[in-house]
Amino acid sequence: MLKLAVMSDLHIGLAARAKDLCPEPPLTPRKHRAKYDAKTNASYRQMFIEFVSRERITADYLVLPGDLTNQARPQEVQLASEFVLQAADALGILHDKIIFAPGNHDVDWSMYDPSDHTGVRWGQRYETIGHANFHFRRIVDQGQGDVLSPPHFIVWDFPDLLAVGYNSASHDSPMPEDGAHHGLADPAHLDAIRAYLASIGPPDGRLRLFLVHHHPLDFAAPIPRTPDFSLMTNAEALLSLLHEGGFDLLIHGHRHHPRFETHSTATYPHLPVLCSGSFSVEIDTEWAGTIDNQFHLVEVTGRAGSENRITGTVTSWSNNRSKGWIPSEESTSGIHHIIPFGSYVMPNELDARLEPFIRQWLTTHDHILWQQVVEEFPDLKHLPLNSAISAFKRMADRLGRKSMYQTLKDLILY
Ligand SMILES: [Mn+2]
Repeated sequence: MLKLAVMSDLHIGLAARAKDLCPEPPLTPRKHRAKYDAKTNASYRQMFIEFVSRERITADYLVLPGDLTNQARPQEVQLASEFVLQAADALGILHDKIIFAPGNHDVDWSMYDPSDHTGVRWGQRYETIGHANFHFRRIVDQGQGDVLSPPHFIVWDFPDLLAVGYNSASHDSPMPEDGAHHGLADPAHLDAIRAYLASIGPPDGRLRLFLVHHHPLDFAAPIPRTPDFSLMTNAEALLSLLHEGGFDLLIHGHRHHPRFETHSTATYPHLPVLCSGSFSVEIDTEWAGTIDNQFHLVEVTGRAGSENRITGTVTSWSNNRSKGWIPSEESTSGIHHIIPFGSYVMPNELDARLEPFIRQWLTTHDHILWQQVVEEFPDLKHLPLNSAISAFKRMADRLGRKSMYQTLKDLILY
């Protein structure tokens, strides 16, 4: 059993939703002051620490998929570094088990000079987040390679986890004419990662995690008619590489709307992908819809099936403005509270197994819960929740019944 706590897109600085995630801005310019003063919540950090202790949430690793800060100002990086360590302590995570991949906001453009073609200023853009005063430097020093310089990937080799972090924002620029802050899976970087993977040989049973900031998949909603310019370019090449390299799990950030789906290609069917949403950005409803900030716990419980895929659950909590940290609900936070993963059964096969059992069950009961199905077919414990919901819906249609769900625990056919 391995537990990963995931906090993404903290945006510590003026874009964070709370005063205590925002170093006080200089007295000028005035608009910054106003933005700071408008924040009413002064105890977001404390609220999280109390929530984690109250729910007794612990984890082995703290995973940070980027945009830790808003502008990589030294004060922001310092606050991010302090808070990340504070969160790790609350979760019982050792400081050397914190990993991160930088986002497009973790770049310090304050010294940027577009007229400097020597590469000096460009090379300084990661000096702040990588400064020796802050914990992120130690995270980088612990790995092999460097996310902050070419070819922008790093490997953390733990006894129970092989994690690769990649910087999908390494090409990013502050100049408006360079376009939106999309991600890039640079072919030269992918070649370097591929060569590294070839050198270490096939997976050895440890969890293989890939950590990156930008999203590689063009998720649907919440603004269906607006093109998503911030997607990762050349993402299919990255996904193929993950498939080839036997990665078990991909965790990313950038898109503030959370999501957890298993990705498939023709050659390789199952890669669970967690789009982490944002832990503490002031959500922009124009891009994200009405969703809340998120915290996730990925629990990997083992491996199953002929392909030895990982099994487990993703549990998500949302920060509701009036109620604080509460279990996520898909309708309001974009992600279910608990989503299992690891059993992948195609619909016809699933229906053929379920129908005789459910027909028989309903001769003596007026309803059946999904949990009762799982007691009969233990391998379905890790069937993704949306697969279970659609299986019950198909079965209800076929049997002239109804089905409904609120959470995994309440999924019912009656
Ligand atoms: Mn971002």
